[in-house]
Amino acid sequence: MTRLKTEWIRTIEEAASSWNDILKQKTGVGYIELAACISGNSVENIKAAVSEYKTAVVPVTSGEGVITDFAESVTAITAAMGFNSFVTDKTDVDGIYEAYMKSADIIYMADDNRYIAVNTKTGRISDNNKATAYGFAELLCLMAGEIKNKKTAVLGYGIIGRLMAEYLRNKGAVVYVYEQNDDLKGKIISDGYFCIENIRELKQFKYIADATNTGGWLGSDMLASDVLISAPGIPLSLDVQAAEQLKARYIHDLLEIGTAVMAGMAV
Ligand code: 2YJ
Repeated sequence: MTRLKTEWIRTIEEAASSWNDILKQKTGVGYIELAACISGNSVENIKAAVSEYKTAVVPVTSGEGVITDFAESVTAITAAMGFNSFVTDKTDVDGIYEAYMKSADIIYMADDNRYIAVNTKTGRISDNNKATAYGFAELLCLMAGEIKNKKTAVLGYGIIGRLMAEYLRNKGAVVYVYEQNDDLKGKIISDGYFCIENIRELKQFKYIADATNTGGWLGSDMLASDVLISAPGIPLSLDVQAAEQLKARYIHDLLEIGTAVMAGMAV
C-alpha cells in the first residue's frame, strides 16, 4: 500500500474544486454524483447531507506519523463537495474527542494501514480501499459508455485490483487481470477471471483499470490508441510522455475520488 507523500499531495488543497469540474467534463459526474452512485444514495440525499453535516479530519500520529497536508487535503475535498469541514487541533484519541465535542457528523482518519470515515450519528463506516476501487471502476464504466460484454483489463491483483475486478464483473465486463506475481495467478483463475500472460497483450484492450503501484512503466507504445484508463494506482503507471499524450483518455488522482466516495458511503 502506497504511503502518500507531502510533495505529491501539496496541490490538492487548491485544486480539489477544479478536479471536480474536470471529472465532470471527462465522465459526466463529479464528487457528489459519484458518491451518490456508489453508496446507493440519491443525489438529493447526498446534497442534503452536504448542507447539514459537519466533517472533521483527525490527524493520526501512530506508525509513520502525520503526513503534512494530508488532513488539510481531505478537508479541502469534503469542502469542495460543500460540507462544512475542519481539521481537529488535537491528534489521535484527543482529536476524536474534539471532533465529537464539536458535533462532527463524519470523522475522517487514517493510519498506515487504513483510511476510514465514521458517521458519528449512525455508526456507519466507510473504507478508502473500497471507496477508491468502486469509484474509479465506475468512472471507467462511465468513460466507456457501456462496459457490458467489453474486454476490460485490470492491472494488479492486490486489494484495489480485486475490488475493481469484482465491480467491473458485476457491471458485465469481461475481466482480464495482469499480475506480475505468479503466485496470484491461481487465485485470479479461481476467482473466475482471465489472465493476461504477457503485457504485450495489453495493446488489445480499450478499457483499463490500473491498480498497480510502480510508477512510470507504461508507455503509449504498449497501449491501444483509443485506450481509456481509470488509474487509482499510485504512483501513476503512465510514463511522462504517455501521460501527456493520453491526457484526455485517463483518470488518475491521489485522494480526491476515494475521499468523496467515502463521504457518500458514510452518509
Ligand atoms: O494523519 C495522518 O496525517 C497520517 N496518519 C495519514 C496516513 C495516511 N495513510 C496512508 O497513506 C496509508 N498508506 C493508508 C492509506 C489507505 C488508502 N487505501
